[in-house]
Amino acid sequence: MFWFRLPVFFVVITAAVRPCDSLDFSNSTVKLYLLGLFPMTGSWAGGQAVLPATKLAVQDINANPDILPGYELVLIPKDTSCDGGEATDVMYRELFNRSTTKIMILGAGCSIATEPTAQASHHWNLIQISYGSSSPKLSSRTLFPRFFRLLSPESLYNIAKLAIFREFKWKKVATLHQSVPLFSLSMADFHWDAKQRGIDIIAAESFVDNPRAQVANIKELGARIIVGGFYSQMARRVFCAAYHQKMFGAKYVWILPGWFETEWWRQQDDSIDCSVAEMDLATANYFMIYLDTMPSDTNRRPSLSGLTTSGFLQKFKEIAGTDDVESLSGHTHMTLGYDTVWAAALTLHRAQARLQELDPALTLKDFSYDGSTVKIFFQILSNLTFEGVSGPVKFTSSGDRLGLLLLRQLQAGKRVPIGLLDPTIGSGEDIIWDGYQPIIWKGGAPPIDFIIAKDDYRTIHFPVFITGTAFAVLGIILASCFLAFNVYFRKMRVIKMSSPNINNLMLVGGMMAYISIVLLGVDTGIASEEVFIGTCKAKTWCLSIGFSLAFGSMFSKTWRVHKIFTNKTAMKTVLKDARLMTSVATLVLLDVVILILWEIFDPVTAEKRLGEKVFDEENDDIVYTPIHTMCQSANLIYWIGAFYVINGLLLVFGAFLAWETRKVSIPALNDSKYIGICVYNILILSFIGAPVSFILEDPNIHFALIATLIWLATTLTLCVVFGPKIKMRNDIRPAQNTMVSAVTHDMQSRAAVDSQKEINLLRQELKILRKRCKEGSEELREESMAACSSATTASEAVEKTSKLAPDSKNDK
Ligand code: ABU
Repeated sequence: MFWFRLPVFFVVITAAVRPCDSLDFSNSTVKLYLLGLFPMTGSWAGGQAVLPATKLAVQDINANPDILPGYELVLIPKDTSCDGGEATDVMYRELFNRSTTKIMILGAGCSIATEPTAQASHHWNLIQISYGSSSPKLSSRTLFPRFFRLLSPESLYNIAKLAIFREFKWKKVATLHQSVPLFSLSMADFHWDAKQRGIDIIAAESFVDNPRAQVANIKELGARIIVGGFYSQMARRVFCAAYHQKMFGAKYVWILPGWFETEWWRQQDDSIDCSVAEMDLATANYFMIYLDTMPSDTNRRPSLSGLTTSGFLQKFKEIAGTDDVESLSGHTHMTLGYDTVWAAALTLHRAQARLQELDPALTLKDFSYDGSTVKIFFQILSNLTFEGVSGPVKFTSSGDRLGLLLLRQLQAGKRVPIGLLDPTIGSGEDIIWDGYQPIIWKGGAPPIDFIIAKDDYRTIHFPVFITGTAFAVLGIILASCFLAFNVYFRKMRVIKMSSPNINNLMLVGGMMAYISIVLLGVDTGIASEEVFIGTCKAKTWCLSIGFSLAFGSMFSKTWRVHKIFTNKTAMKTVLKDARLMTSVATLVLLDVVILILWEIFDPVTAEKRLGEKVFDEENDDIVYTPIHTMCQSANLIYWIGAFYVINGLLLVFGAFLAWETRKVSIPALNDSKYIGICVYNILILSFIGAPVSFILEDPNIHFALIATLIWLATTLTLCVVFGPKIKMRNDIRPAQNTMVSAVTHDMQSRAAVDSQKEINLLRQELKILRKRCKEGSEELREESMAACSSATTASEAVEKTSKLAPDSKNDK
């Protein structure tokens, strides 16, 4: 880029300097040297257009007998490369070069070069006037006491931006700027001004040299109106990123500075991966705001130089040696460059009289970086008003120029004026649209400023809830049937031997698990938040206590069997139902203690969890935020973990007991193999359910899955435990019933079979009890005797029953 522009610089420099040197002035003319700082390369190479314009002004002034008669302005142009260090270096070299006294400094163009030079130049008692620097920082009189500029600070365009927002009722905007003082400061001003007017800045992004992430974030936040502040090189990167993010077209509005080079987006740039066609698409119809530096010839007052805008353009083309003015970087500033020299010349011209009034009287020729002369220059420049080629020139107290703000839009690749704003008229916020081109809206109308955000409360669908509830009710009915069976046949030996009281507890536990399914389905879709929190807690209570009741009961029975059949001192420790119930109650108590501690120290609340935003399939102006209200507490994971640990240990203990008692062959007494199946079921279902329940977002799937797992675990457990008992009851009909009802031969036969089975069962029982009696140690003789007495009773029962059995002889 630099090598490409270097020849242009030499051509322009030569063209600028040669006419001045070649003028033949008489010996009486005094040369007044103006140091000109121009960016010929770099982020903004505005010197390409401004230098020829400056040269033209020098030429015109020198040729004008009414301005500075007897003096000749001489321009000393220096390239700053749009760089602060380079600019400072060239300025110091020139100021320390005492062969020529510089009476003023023009420039520099880039703010980054102007700031350090203007901060130093006043120490030489020099006035510095810039034709191009836009940084708001340069408005500081403390930092830049002798600085003036022919344009407004970038922040002045905020007025126009806010006027546009008001016009199109845009209330939400995003900003994106390059991290350099020029844009950081103007954007900070914009944020302040926007907030004062109730505009919501939904994203304020900045970048150094890669804006991809920031552009993506702006899209993510849903902004549609984007105010940009960056040099054109970075603008290419921004728009390439915007292209990839599809942030262009009818739904997006980009508002940028209006002083970029023509077709800046089409320039060869290896730092972007977008074709020219893609950049055309991305930049189409963007808006730009800048000073109206080329007022139309109609309705304008003649400039002091006598040039109209078109007259100036004509002369500029001649001196620049090109008809394609817009191809020069900085062409939007060429009239500013021209008027800058006129401002300097007029100041010097008017200062002559004031210098004469001094004691001793001075002339411009006497200037030697003295303070008294520069004070006069400063006062004159501060009050200077003239009609420049770029429009009326007048400085504010901070040395800025207030000008007309021209709004333009890129239409078919051309910057088309669409409106004008004069900050000095009325409120200064009214855009004049009449007489300008209409705005092109890709969608036929101004886009909305923000995607319409809608909350999408994700709740369990009623049919899903009803289905879950129906299954839970079926489960409760099933458990009730088992309970009725248990109560009704509690006296029957097989049922009695299976500990009906403990079984009943197990069924109550199962019912609580079924109830927890119903509670799990109650969410904010059908209940208030308070009720939801209540059901959250109730669900946990039901499930944890239900589990302890069901599995605690099941394992306690096995514990008793274990005690009887695997412990040599079993007879001493025959466990009564009350003892088993106490152990189950202990488990439940442990649950209750944890639940109460949870409630006290970390109560469950309803937390709204936001999901990934989803655009409406038919209208991408609408975005839905899924909201899922969940039961939450700060240490939920630990509380649930505590239950997992306790219940896990319970399952391990149950599995151990089942394994230990696997050889006990009294089906009515021993549930070992069923326990194994139940533990296996529970483990499998828990291993599936626990992690999946944490991952699933959709409340319907979540409910369906968890409810299914609870239902399956409970139903399988109850059926596995109670199914065989029903079968046994059906296989073994009670003897007394048999006697009463044995009125037909067929029934008598069946009774005989049933009795025979019961005899076999009792014989097994007797065999084991006798074995235990024999094994009993001496010191336990007493207890063993009691057991033996039981065995004797059992023996009698066998005999008794065998007598009832018509076919008992063969089984003796
Ligand atoms: N008006 C062109 C801005 C360049 C700069 O201030 O750096």
